Amino acid sequence: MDSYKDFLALNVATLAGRLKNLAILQEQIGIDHKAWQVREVGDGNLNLVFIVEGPKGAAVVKQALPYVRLVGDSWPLPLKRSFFEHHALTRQSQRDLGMTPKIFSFDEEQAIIIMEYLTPHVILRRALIEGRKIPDLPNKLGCFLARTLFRGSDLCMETKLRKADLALFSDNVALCDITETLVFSDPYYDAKLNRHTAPQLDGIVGQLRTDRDLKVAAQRLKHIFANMPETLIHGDLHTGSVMVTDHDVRVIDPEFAFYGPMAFDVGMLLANFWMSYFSQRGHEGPTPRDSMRRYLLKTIVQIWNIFRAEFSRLWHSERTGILYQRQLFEDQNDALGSAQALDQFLHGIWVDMLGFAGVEMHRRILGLAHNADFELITDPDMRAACETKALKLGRHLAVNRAQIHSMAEINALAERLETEIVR
Ligand code: SR1
Ligand code: MG
Repeated sequence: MDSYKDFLALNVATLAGRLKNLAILQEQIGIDHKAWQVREVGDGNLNLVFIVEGPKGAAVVKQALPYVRLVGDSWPLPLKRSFFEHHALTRQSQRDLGMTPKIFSFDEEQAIIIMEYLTPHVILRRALIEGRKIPDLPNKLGCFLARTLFRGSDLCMETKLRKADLALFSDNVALCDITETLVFSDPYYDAKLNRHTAPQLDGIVGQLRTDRDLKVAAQRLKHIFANMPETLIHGDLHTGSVMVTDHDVRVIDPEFAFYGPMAFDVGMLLANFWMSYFSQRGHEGPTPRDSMRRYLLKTIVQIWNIFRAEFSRLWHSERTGILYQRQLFEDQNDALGSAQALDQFLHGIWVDMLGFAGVEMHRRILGLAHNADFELITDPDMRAACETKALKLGRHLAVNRAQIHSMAEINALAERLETEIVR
């Protein structure tokens, strides 16, 4: 374990005194630090997040802790994740302009990133739980996926730079280990930190843990996750990592970033929309949320379609890397060859993305890190009914992903599960 002898966690009482001399904060918030108002707002699993407000404006101060906040100091975690988050934000901000918060400063030793305070933004997951429909969301998210994944890969980057970057991010081992453990393995055996809605889900949990095809599929997906350094991925792109207003969409929190498979970001994101879909029944009250449910399924289709379209546009306009060189295709008047290669590339992402979506749904219901979509459903029978639907869809996606041909097919199954399983 690294030793952090000079590291000191911030708190509401000490923050202004400790950061008062930072020119960037004086500029953003005001020179008189005694007038700064500090709130701790972090509700994530890992870090401290403060909002600092003053006469001139506001900023967000995010600090990593040397352990997993959700679990406590029995689970140490390197502060260096803050370094990876900072570097990932820098790259994402260049690859898709305006889609990440502006970074004001980074202090590696104290693991502090100071960034733009996004207001009146809310976490997308919360907005969806409230039944809010966000304009332009599929376009923003579909393009973000395509641009960051394409532009960080050997399809586009100079390979020397990409390899140097791969080396830089290869040290994000502890955060990869969290995903490798919590997403791909823990849900499928009686792991220590697991929990689920009991006793309602006991039966299906037993079935999933003895489902040989599912366990093999999950391990194959783990193999791909750990051994396919295709591009710089966000690594934790769920609806809690997106902030929205009716006019803006931003992606935050890329501390899990590393060189991994493109399909992981796509699958994790879409899984969280499918979970939102299945959780709506638990939040709807007397007015059914049929229109919200239709919106969520349509959003999934649109994100995928926009991702494909933007990725294809980049394939034709920015394919400057060592892969699928133009000399072999377009420059020989072989546009069909380029189209064939693109189809094959996108098909690979499609198949793996479905698998990643499946295991993400499972881990949010069976593992350590649950999501508010289901957790905020107070009636355990209702929660379990919603969770059962997601578990079943997740199993289908993980196991049968190579035989699934369209979003329409998946969404038809989602609708069947949604209406057939009553509590
Ligand atoms: C111990 S960390 C649990 C989860 O929180 C993060 O947001 C990641 O999703 C991780 O798997
Ligand atoms: Mg996070």
